[in-house]
Amino acid sequence: MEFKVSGVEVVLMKGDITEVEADAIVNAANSYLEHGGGVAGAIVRKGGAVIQEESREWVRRHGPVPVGGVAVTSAGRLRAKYVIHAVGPRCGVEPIEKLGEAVRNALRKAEELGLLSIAFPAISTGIFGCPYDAAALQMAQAIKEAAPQLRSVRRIMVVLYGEEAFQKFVEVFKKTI
Ligand code: AR6
Repeated sequence: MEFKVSGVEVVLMKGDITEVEADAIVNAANSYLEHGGGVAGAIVRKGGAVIQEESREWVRRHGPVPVGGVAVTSAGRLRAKYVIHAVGPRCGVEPIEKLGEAVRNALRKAEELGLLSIAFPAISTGIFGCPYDAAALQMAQAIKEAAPQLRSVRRIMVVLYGEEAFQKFVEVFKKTI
């Protein structure tokens, strides 16, 4: 499913984000960048331990990543050049709006790095417990708001794991973007 927002291509797809061809893939991380299960676990398994090591080094230098914030590491053996680790909210603990902030910060970072394409997972909808529709709304609004300012980023992918997530995201993006 493809959309065009202020000249930026936005693509929703089903699949495994570690297989996607993009300059950066976004990880659904926690503040300590300790990559356990979910997307984070898959990224480290496939990309290699270097991603976890660089993440620990990042936290040693800068301290924990705030909720809504991002940190960048290399992508090890993955096809991407970078992993942008974005910390989404834990639903019921932190406000869902922090998810929009994480998306805007990831896009800003991709611009700083001069990247053409970036792939997001459905941040916060796994272990962090946010419903797909609320998360999709945050992501769609953040992308729509950021798109007019993007110069280098021309393609934004949102990679959904499974049919239910894909259907919910399509429904919300159609209404919002
Ligand atoms: N590709 C795309 N999406 C995936 C993949 C994959 N390979 N694997 C899972 N998903 P989660 P969170 C979907 O739990 O909720 C970690 O332990 C999954 O179905 O990865 O932000 C971190 O270290 C769900 O829809 O992220 C943090 O501690 C979505 O990706 C914590 O989990 C996000 O699920 C972050 O929790």
